[in-house]
Amino acid sequence: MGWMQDGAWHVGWYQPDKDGAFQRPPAKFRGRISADGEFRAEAGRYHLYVSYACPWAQRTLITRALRGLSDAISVTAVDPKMGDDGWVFAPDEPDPLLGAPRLQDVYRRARADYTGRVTVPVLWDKRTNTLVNNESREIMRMLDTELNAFARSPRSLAPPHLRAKIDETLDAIYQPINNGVYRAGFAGKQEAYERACRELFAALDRWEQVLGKQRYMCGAALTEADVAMFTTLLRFDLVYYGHFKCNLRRLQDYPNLWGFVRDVYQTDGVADTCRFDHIKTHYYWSQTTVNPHRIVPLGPAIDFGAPHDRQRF
Ligand SMILES: N[C@@H](CCC(=O)N[C@@H](CS)C(=O)NCC(=O)O)C(=O)O
Repeated sequence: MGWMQDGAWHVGWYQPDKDGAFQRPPAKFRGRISADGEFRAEAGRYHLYVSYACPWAQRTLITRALRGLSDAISVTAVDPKMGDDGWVFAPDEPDPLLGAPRLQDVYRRARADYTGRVTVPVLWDKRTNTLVNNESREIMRMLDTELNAFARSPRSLAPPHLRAKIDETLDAIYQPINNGVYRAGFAGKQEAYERACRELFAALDRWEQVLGKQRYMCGAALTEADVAMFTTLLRFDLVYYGHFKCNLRRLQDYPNLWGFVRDVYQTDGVADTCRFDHIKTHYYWSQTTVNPHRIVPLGPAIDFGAPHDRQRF
């Protein structure tokens, strides 16, 4: 784990702020694919660097799968073990574009004097050999809307009539839930942990009610908001409950949230993006400030394939 300062790599972990709170720095590459701009919408031009362990990266993998964009966008997954060099490529899945040994080399190729974190997902432009965007929410939206012409599935995850509601939902779940588990897990002081943990469970309690009345986060259709909720909840009992101390309740103690996760998991194309070995290995092995002996637990065994009955809505 580390970060780059003027193109040079520094080993080190996130430092909490003076109150012990985890602060996630904003992503630095915010380019956009569009019909007529610098990054034209074209099939075969873009590549995703992802980690199967990462909930933010999995958002982009699910969008690619559900929209039928696998022929239009290529993908490489990094090794789940993130040590002193940050994300690296495994021998069995080398970087096919630049032959880079580490993801930091990919960032350096895009900007030699880059300062910031080296995160996944990365949307890479093969034509100009540069990094377009490293913010998952923006990548999800670009794949869905700007590459729509190349999508084999016609069902948008951000249809115009629902977009305001989707954006409002993505905003609402980001701080308490998606980032909330990290705020609890990476807190440096008791108060900061408790605040994050209480906000997280208060938000889960609210969404448990909502998902008792409708199938998906924004109503009857599966959207980006479901993708974003799903990738956090998928990891909940596997890692956040134990490793990040989000343990007031298990996900499986929430009948509607648990049914929702099984429902999305069983949607065509989604299970292929779920690698439980990568998820557990990444968090428990890599995050040595939280788990210094790198011991990866054997359990829990969770049956994501169990029937869910959410078609009733
Ligand atoms: N805002 C980014 C966050 C991405 C992110 O933090 N990814 C994690 C993996 S789950 C990462 O690559 N961390 C490495 C680091 O922070 O150094 C997004 O949503 O795309």
